[in-house]
Amino acid sequence: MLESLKEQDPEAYSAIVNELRRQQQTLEMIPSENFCSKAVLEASASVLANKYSEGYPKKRYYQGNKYIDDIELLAIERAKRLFNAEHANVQPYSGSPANMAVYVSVLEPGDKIMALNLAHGGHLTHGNPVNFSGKLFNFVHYTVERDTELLDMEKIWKLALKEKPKMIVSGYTAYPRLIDFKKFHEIAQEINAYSMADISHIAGLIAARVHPTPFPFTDFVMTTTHKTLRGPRGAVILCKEKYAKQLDKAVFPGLQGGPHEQTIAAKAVCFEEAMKPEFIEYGKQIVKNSKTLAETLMQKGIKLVSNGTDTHLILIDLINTKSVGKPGLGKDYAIALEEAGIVTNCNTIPYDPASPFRPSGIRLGTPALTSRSMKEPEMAQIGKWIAQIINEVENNKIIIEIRKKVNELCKQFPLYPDITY
Ligand code: DSN
Repeated sequence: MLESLKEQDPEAYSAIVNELRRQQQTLEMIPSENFCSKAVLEASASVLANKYSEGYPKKRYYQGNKYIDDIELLAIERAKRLFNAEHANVQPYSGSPANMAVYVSVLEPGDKIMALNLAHGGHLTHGNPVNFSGKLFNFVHYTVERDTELLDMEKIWKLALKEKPKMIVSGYTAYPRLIDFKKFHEIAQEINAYSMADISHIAGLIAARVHPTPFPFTDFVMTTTHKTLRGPRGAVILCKEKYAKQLDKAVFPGLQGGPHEQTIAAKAVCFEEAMKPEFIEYGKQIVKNSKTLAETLMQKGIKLVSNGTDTHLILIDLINTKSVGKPGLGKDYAIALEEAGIVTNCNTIPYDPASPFRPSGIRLGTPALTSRSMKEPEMAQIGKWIAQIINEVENNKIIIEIRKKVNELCKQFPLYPDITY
């Protein structure tokens, strides 16, 4: 594999090999990351990358798109079937442009949108002032509660009645609990607003039926395809048929040019994989693993936001973890964990007094380890290692010892063993 690349461009080849080794030899615990199948990788790297196909199936601006149409229609049909959706647009390059497409499809610049604050688990494209969303639209933000760190649907309802936004966004990047999509849609209906769910983090859990679904009632649903869904890096938008034309126009020609058909092919492959019975087992195992990890961490004195998880995701609160007890140390602890081969990311926690550049939390999750077939016993072991590092962060000997054990564990659960480059 990669023989031509190796011969022609040893520098690029060597960087790719190094990254493969890093993925194989560390515990990947960033909750938005995953390992897709070899079939998805193959489709992503296929000759479809050579083709321009601006437009939509059967309505292209370039000739030669017969087989491209076949693959895009396949992806659309599978996306609709997987999620029980009326319409699918599989062309979005990624989550941010996909959210932009949803907003501009039915809203005007300056319109009011309601979403969760980024610091409480929302996303940059949910109205952060430095992002296009916050610059173009008038966002009002709801929050999680200070004491429970949960969403209070009664308060969200009251805020919606007061603010009367034209769209309400649900779906988050750092919220470890279940989301009541039905309630969000009912609130939106009551004020004649559009409901929009960004399910990027939990799409795989929804497909596996271990998280409540926003379908078929939510007006617009956006998901990236590379997180729990375990597909290629990209996105898809699903919506009710009555918004299909506006949405398609917003994606192309509104925001994008030629679609990345190699990625669309890989999306088609991943949607099919996610409809298999094994995927239900995969989704269940992600949550079982996450709960075991959360329990282990809490038993070892680590404070978790909302005191646990219902999903793939865990947020460690270092301020209220006794052995740390200070704000702004998320990055330092994430670096210490990485030295031990445990890859996570620092993250703000609700009501974080520290800056987003030096936040007080660590975000981690189980989708990638579950793809490596790890189960509860491994999670309990990894949880003990994480707690040990956090509780004794100055002890370099412990970090070195854990690094060796992580190596051993990685060997027991090989990743891409038959990729030979
Ligand atoms: N960067 C993604 C995440 O890690 O959650 C969101 O876009």
